[in-house]
Amino acid sequence: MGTALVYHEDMTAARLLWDDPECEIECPERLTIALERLRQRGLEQRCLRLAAREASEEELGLVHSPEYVALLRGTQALGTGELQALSGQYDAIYFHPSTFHCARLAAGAALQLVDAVLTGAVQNGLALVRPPGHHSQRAAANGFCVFNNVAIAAKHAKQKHGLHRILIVDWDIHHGQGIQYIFEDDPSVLYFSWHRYEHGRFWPYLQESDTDAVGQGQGCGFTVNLPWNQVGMGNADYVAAFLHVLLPLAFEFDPELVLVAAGFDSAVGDPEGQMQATPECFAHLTQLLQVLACGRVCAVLEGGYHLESLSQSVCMMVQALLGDPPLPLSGPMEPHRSALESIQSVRAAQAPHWMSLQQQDAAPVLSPSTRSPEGSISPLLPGGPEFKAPVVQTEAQAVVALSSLLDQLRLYPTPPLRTAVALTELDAALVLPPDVLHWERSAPQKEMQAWARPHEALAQDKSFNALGKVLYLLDSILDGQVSSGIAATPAPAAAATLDVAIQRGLSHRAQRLLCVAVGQLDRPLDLADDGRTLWLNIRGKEAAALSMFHVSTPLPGTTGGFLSYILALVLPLAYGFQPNLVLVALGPAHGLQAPQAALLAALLRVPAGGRVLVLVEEVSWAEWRCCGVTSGERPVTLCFHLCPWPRNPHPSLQGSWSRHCVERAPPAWAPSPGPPQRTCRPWSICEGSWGHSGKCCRWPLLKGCDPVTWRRLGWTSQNGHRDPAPRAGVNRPRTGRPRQCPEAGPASTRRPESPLACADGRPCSPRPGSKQLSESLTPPS
Ligand code: Q9C
Ligand code: ZN
Repeated sequence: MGTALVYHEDMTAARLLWDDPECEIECPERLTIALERLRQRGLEQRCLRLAAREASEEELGLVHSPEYVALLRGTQALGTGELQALSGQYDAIYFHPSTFHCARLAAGAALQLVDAVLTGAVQNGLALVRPPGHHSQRAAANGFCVFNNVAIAAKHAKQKHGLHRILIVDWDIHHGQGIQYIFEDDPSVLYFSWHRYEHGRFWPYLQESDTDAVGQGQGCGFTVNLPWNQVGMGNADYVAAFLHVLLPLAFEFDPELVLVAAGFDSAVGDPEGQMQATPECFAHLTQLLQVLACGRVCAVLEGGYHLESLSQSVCMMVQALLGDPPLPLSGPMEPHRSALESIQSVRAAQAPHWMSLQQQDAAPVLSPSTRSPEGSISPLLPGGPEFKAPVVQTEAQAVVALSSLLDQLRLYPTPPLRTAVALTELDAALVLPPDVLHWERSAPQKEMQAWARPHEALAQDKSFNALGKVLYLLDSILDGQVSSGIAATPAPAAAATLDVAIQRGLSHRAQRLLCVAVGQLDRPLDLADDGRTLWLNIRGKEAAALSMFHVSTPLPGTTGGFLSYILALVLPLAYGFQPNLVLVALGPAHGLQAPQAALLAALLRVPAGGRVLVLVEEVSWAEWRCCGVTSGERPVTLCFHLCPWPRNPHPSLQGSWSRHCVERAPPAWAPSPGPPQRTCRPWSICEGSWGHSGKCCRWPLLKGCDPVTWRRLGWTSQNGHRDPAPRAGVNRPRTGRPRQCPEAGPASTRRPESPLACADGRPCSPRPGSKQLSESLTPPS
């Protein structure tokens, strides 16, 4: 199960034959340079290379009218003058005699990729194509797009493979209005797009790109638009959008396939997007998506016009598809105020359709950034990220980001071994895939004795031997020899082993260690509260923040659902803390089902750059093994199957959804040890709406928790906390487009069934009934 790379050299043939500054950026070098970089990095060689085929006219007909296809066929014989005249009939389009051939190859490449993934030949893949597709419509070319590659692939997946739920993630910086129109009344395709919008003042200047366009009829709630109203959005904004909008809905939708309209004009340096996300961010976004649909992710290139930024972003995405751990995200992990407003706005607009977004009344709805709730222009407050000079130094930013990326690549070479599994006893029945090592090595006796001496529980041979493997595995992760590991410990020694592992990690190379302790595991008493360790205990009777770096919460079942817990609290914490090692410890009475624990570990791998060590109790090992060990280059799962993941929706998902709120911290493994530097910035979005206690300010990551979570954590400010009423009018209907969807119930109740089986042969469906759903998501208490 590998990664496919679909390409054909012929797609470099189409080019602009006359002067047109708007269109000249869509050039053949976009493909040649991206491919060259993939080769230089040795990434192309690791993929299954597939030569693109042409889509048939019948396949094009899944989306386009016969007349439009015939018109395009005719362009092959036109002269330059005629091509230019025809191009002028469309917005931002140029035709070339080779356009029809290229566009058929582009659509065919997407189809081939979907076939390769859905037949199980590969786990995931990328189609490197041009012309792009997401602006093209049933009978119209638009925005450099001729045939709608991703839409055709989605229709094909439904028709030829019988799929019932397809998620399209469009991270191109332009709104893929073509995809939106094609599926706006179709509940089997969930379309998510973020795009530069600037309150409608950016191309393609459409009202239906705003948050209140949610789909029509049966498709109501299955179109999700996240407009960026300012340029300069970056890593923190994109990650926040995933954690607080896309992933909650995606888990609830439970796709069988994820298609990515992978435009990289959303990356730093792009002249169209004027955004600041660095190429590494696309590795993070990719791996966050890989926990969905059993990892079936098909990416198809859309835009991306800064050749170097595009190429590096493509490399990052392919590396993530191959399962390599992502590089840490650079730059301040603090979302822009304007981004948080957009996120709030789309959450409010989608709340009627998604259980995971309900209880919106608990969260304030923000007014547009330049207006006060009363509608008058509010004075601009200096200091926030939104007050950066409007002139974006696009090229200068790109140079800095791309050279720092090259440094990062040298600093973090991919570990030779992806996953190691350390057992207390050899289990003959356990067959590990080729890239998972059965860990036998152990730390030197002398060293171990020193570590074990203070702990009675480690006196026993069995516990002592297990500790040896854990410590050696830990060192190997920190030394970059192994990416992630799983180690079993005899149950009575769990707490002591964790204690030693923390101390060992801190004394070895971990400058910041995140410990996620599930079950009855107490924070080691002598653990310094110096910001180097963030202790998150999932077990407590009540939620409490005993200190900045000591957080205890009840089992997720009582804090709004396990998924919301991970997405709204654990991952924002991890992204803010930027740990260089994560220890996940499943202690006595941890109460997590294996898929839940696997999901926790898989998602934590992303902010942790892969460096996750999971400590499980010996007794629970059998259960983990049942979860299935996968083979090949299957990414992110720490070798545990994420599929079948217990299905959504679940009533406990309600509430606890929040904005992402993160911290400015030095990059992981920064040269000087010590806690992250915290900048205490008066963050106006927090004032008067969300808890504004000192903790909120010093630990800005957690400002994003909604008031309910805040109160549960005991962090709500004493002075003047209030939850403003949702502001009427944000989700206002506009004239000219129907905004009422009276027939639509909650999205998930209308979710069709799936015929697909997971990689290990167990069916992804039929869906359990809602009662079973509740049970499967709520850990037994
Ligand atoms: N300065 C794709 O990225 N020009 N198409 C907009 C605004 C059209 C972009 C002009 C951009 C089309 C696939
Ligand atoms: Zn674009």
